[in-house]
Amino acid sequence: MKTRWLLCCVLAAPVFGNDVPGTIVELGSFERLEASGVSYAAGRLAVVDDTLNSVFLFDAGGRFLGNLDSERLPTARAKFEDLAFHRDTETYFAVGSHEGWTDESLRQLSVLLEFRFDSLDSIEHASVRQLPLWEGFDELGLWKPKGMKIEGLAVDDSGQTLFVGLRQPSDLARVYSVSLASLRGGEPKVTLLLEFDAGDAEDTPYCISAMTWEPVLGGLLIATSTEQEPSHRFLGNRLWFAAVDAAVVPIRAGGGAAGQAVLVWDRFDEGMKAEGLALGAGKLFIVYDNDQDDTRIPSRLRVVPMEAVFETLDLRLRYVAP
Ligand SMILES: [Ca+2]
Repeated sequence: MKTRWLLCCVLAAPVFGNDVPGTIVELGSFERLEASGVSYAAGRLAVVDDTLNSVFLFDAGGRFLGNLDSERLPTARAKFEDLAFHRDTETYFAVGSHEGWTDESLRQLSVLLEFRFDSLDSIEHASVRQLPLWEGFDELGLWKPKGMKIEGLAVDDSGQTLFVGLRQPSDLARVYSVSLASLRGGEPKVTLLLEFDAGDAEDTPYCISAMTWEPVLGGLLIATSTEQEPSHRFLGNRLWFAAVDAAVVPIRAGGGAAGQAVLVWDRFDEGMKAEGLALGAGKLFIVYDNDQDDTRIPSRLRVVPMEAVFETLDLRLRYVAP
């Protein structure tokens, strides 16, 4: 009989302050780039942007490689807020903010696209599809003017489930799941997977701003960021891990079970706004939007060896027979 192993971990105290590991570089030198989501594939980073509404390619060190032909995307004004990538099918998912002040702006920004690249590293026109994610949130009563704002998107290894993180409502951090089959079939069923109090910095709430699937632990890395309005002052970010795979068993009480979020890094990179997370080649990539158009702070990239993330989690893999 095939033995099924369970993965166990011990979760230690989070890292505080700005002493998180890794290096930071400026992300290209575009005047208005505000990097709002990132994915890693084959040594390169694809970055979406919520000001120019385009897709950019960088190498894993943050050097600019090219600007994809976003005219192939059916909307140029989606206000893209995150990007997810499914490796086996080489499929990207780009999500608009699904926010709006009026019915018209709500419709304009309620976009979920899937697409692939062609052999020339452009978007393969025939692969572009729109998926009706908004219908699932409409059923929940959230899809309405001033009702919601999407900031995080992730896809699991199986390519069956999309995870959607909301920045607003901002009373709690909330992650929803939806099967890709239901989205592609035109009848999406969006369900609440996780909600937690992400806390605040100087009374400014931490809100979800990015997500990515973590395949070793079978869960989500989630970034929450802070922003004071209207000054665009960023008070720091928090990184969380939330187990989704039920086989991840927490040893220590207080976090780690499916349906709970564990704080990994507390209040890191003050003065910047984390907006995108990606994993690849043993590294965690964090992109910072920084609202360059208003603040003049350029978008930046932090590259972190993944073992440093696991060290912070104080991860001790233990194999337990069922
Ligand atoms: Ca984002």
